[in-house]
Amino acid sequence: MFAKPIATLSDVSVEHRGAISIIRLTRPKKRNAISDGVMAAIGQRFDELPETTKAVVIDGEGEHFCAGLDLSSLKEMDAVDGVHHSRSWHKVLTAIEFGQVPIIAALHGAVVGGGLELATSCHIRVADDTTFFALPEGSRGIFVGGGGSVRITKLVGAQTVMDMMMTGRVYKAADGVARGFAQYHVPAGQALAKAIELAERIAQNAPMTNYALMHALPRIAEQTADHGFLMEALMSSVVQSAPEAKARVRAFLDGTGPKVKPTGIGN
Ligand code: 1HE
Repeated sequence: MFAKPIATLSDVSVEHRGAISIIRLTRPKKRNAISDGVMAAIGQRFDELPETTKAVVIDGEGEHFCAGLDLSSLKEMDAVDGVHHSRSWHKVLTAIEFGQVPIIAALHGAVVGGGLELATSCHIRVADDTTFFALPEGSRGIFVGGGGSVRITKLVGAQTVMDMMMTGRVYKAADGVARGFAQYHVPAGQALAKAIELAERIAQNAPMTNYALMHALPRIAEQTADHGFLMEALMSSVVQSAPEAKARVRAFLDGTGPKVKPTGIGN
């Protein structure tokens, strides 16, 4: 029987730096493989974020971001346990994807299996040059269970996921970024610094803009155009009516707000 896991908080640390928090997988000896306790700890770390946190960076200690599911947990699992286990991942990863704050994943080394499922629950991914993306489920005789068939497929398409799981194809950083696994590609060792830079920038946005991007945009993208246009009209009205939005627009019109420059943070 799949029992409610106890969070192993020693495997997932949290550090608060002003408006951002850094949540780090700290199980490098096991390549940050995700046991039931680790997944529960990820959930708890996000649940316990202070209200002052406006964006989160998620990172992995050691040479790899995350080796995916802790395969030792599969040994004793029957089919019913498997359903509850998979649903426990869905619960945590959906809670963080549709949570309170944007999440930026700082990727390096292995981003495989459940590690890729975790990364694709985040809103922005920064991959350094050591990063590689893979779905070794096929070679282990299993199937994605942490939301990957939904999230990874939406990101890169069913044909790419099928190829990766059937053949064990591995995408190195440059090819992976070109495929859409991450929005940013930086030199080796620079993913965390870039993710922090982005998180600090995102934390300065009006909260309702970030809220709309996290909660409305992905749902609009799944609606018919007709429904999406209506939802967009409603959401944009709510966002622009916030006093903070009015102040920001006024600042631009007064000449004190920032201009768009050809060399933005993304370059
Ligand atoms: C692990 C795991 C793991 C490492 N579960 N223990 N994921 C995989 O199929 C990936 C499996 N891992 C690897 O392919 C490699 O470990 C890596 C490429 C990630 C890293 O290689 P390397 O040479 O740096 O490390 P290593 O020597 O292979 O591993 C170090 C230790 O971590 C070793 O344990 P030790 O006790 O012998 O020191 C490994 O057994 C252990 N380790 N990865 C358990 N994943 C919700 S469904 C999601 C489905 C999936 O995620 S399937 C994909 C699972």
